[in-house]
Formats: sequence, C-alpha cells, structure tokens
Amino acid sequence: MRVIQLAVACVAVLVASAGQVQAGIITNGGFETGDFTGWTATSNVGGGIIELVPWTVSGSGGGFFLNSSPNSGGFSAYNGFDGGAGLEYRLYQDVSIDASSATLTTNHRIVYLGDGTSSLDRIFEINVLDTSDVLLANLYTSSTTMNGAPFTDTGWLNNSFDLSSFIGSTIRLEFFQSIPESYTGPAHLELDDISLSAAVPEPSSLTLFGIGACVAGIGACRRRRRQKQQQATS
Ligand SMILES: [Ca+2]
Repeated sequence: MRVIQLAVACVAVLVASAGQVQAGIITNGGFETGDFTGWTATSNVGGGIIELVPWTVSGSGGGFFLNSSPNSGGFSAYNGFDGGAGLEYRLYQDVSIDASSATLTTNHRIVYLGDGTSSLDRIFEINVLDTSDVLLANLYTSSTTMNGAPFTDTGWLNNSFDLSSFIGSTIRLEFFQSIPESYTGPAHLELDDISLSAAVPEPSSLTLFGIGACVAGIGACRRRRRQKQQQATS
C-alpha cells in the first residue's frame, strides 16, 4: 500500500515541478501596459544627432514602415533604428537573478531597406551590465549591413540565454543599438516578450531524475518492509 502511495506522490511532485518552471521577474516584459513601465528607454538625440522614429510602445501598424506587429498581446516596443551618425538607443531594466530566473528569453525583429551606400553596419546588442553600467557580458550581437540592401524583414527572432553565472546578483539587462552613419536606409527594430525563467533541465534528465528518485524511494520502502518481515519472523 505504501508503495502505491509513494508512487502517487512521485507523480504529483513531477506534475507540480513542471508547472513551476516559469518564474520571470521582468516587469512589463511584453509591454502590455502600453508604455515603458518598468523600463528605461533612452537615446542620445541632441547636439546635432537626430532620429527617424523614437522609442515607442504601440499596437500593430506602427513604425516607419507602418508594420509593427506584436509577437504576442496587443503591444510591442520599437524605434526607427535609423538617424544621424552616432545615434545610440538603450532600453534597460535592473533585475535580481536567482535560480528561478536564470534563463533569459528575448524576442526581437528587424526590418530595413538599404538606401544608397554605407560602409558600416548597424549594431544591435543584448548585454548584461552592472547597475553602474559596466559591461559584464555581451549575450548577443546583430550586425545589419544596409549598403543597398533590399527590403528585408527578419520576422520575430527568439533567443534564450543562460544567466546562471549571475545568480545572487542584481544586473542591468540592456538592449543597445548604434547607428554609425547618417540615414543610409530606414529601419525598424521591435522588441516583445522579454522574460526570465528557471534554468530548465532537459526533459529527458527531468524524467530520469524523477524516475530515479521514485525507484530509490520505492526501493527504500521495500527494504523497510523486508526488515519488518525479518524482525517478525526472527
Ligand atoms: Ca506584447
């Protein structure tokens, strides 16, 4: 009877743990407040540096190409990813990383149309900084070559990053863009569904761990029963 109860308990634990994988602590990672609540969105516009489309949160149909399209929900964040030489955009949020939030998931989309000639790529990076803006890790870099490029839409690109080396730390999660040359083609960079979740073990290893724990528990239960039987007969 105890064996059956233990087996039922093992199954219950496995089902419960599967439901606890998501534990994100990013505020407004899907921009569903309709604004930048939880985020700091900046650009270095001024002093002769201008921009095509500023940081914006909106529903579908926005941006220079009027084709913003949230990855999910009703809103996404975007800018024109184009402007004067030296233009830089930042979007960041400080978060504390623990074991339940050691996997970062991001979704971004780039749309562009090379116009004329250019020799330098536009850069998009996903970075981990400390709260004093010191770079700790570059997680992702995308270089967009604008030089006469045809209309291009990358569609939504999904990425996951292991942040387990930052467990116990408060980090600044940053999306960074730089535009090195002035107006060499209109563009659009869009972000949505930024989240943190637990470091997810491979399904096979989770299953093997669960089965192993259950087998070990059932074995211990049987050993105890055998001991009781031996004590009763001796
Ligand atoms: Ca959204």
